[in-house]
Amino acid sequence: MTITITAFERSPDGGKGLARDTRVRWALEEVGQPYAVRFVSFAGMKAPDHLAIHPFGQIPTYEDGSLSLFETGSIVFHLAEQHAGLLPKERNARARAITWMFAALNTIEPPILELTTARIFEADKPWSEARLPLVKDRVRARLDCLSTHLGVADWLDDAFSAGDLLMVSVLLRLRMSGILDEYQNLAAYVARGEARPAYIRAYAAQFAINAPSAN
Ligand code: GTB
Repeated sequence: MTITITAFERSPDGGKGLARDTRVRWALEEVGQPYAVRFVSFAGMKAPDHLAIHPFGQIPTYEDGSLSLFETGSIVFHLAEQHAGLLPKERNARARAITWMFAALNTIEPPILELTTARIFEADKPWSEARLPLVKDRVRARLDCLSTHLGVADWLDDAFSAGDLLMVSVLLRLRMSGILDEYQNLAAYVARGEARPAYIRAYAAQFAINAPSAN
């Protein structure tokens, strides 16, 4: 049975790996599962056959035999449950790693998404410049706490886990804003994630499709 995921036919980020299929590719690489990719256009995402597997008409999706999933967090969690390498075996450590998955998606990502909206999609609004510092400070408020928790550790809770995979993926979206570099330990944490062979393979696979010179 071949695992098939979906990804943008052409990601708007031009290969920077910021679209969410990169998180799923990374998880698949970490657990050593081969996969195929079905590329979808923006129109195709809203077509009935895609909506049948993703009710919100987005990427990524995950199909394996009779199972089809959407939501990156759920897909990564499913992979982490099925295969060794992304969640510790010990019960409490496993629960803590899962907690970090939720923290990445529910506590850290929302203000970062808000910043993306403010910087890119609301840049032309008359109130945009006045609002931006508030939005940036909401991101910093979360990063202050995350940075304090991480301290000098390599990963959020002992060994690398799906919690780190999602947290690094979420933080990567901050790089262009310059805010990540205000936190030396978080910048180093993200670089550690990016240096993992599984991430390098995942990044390269999406880059081959999305880089301006591709195709
Ligand atoms: N909660 C869902 C999940 O985690 O899977 C969110 C999925 C989602 O937002 N998917 C986006 C999508 O399909 C792609 S990743 N958008 C099309 C649509 O909604 O019609 C978000 C994304 C898009 C582009 C960039 N970029 O170019 O930098 C980065 C991230």
